[in-house]
Amino acid sequence: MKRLFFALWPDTDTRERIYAISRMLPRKCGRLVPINNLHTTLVFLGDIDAHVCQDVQDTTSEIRSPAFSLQLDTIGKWPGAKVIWLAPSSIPEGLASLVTGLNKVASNCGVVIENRPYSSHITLARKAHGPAPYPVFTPFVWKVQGFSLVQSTTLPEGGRYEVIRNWSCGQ
Ligand code: 2AM
Repeated sequence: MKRLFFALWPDTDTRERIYAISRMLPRKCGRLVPINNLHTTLVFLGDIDAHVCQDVQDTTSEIRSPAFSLQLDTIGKWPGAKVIWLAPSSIPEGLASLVTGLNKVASNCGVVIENRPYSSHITLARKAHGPAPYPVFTPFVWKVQGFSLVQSTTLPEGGRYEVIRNWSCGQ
């Protein structure tokens, strides 16, 4: 079994820009997500066996998604959660339809996923305590060219993520 999720996986430049914002967070904002782990989850699939994993990949290859851009302009923390995130304040149509398409892939392949509203975000830090004054930063645009299937492994030191397949948007 592999623990899998679909994600937008930032290019190096975008990853560095996001991490520069993480580094501006005050210390009480918790433990920073390492730069190479930064991502936006699209659909979390959970534990998937090899046969279903192949089916998911084949079905995903039938998706046609336009390229789109995310204006990363908001830092926040959900009430009661200990996670600080960076997010776009508006969801482009291309992202919404990609998430819908990937949810359909999951259900067509018999993968049961959590039925909760999609909230696009990049987790910057975990184990954050209390409200914090968040840093003022210059919003920037992430030009999304594709999406990825990612394997998550939980290690004592935290999660390790490995991209196992990429798909392009806009082709
Ligand atoms: P998070 O960053 O808000 O914790 C890998 O775990 C990725 O999948 C993370 O980005 C995580 O979001 C997201 N995710 C969504 N639903 C999840 C779940 N039920 N269990 C673990 N991770 C989940």
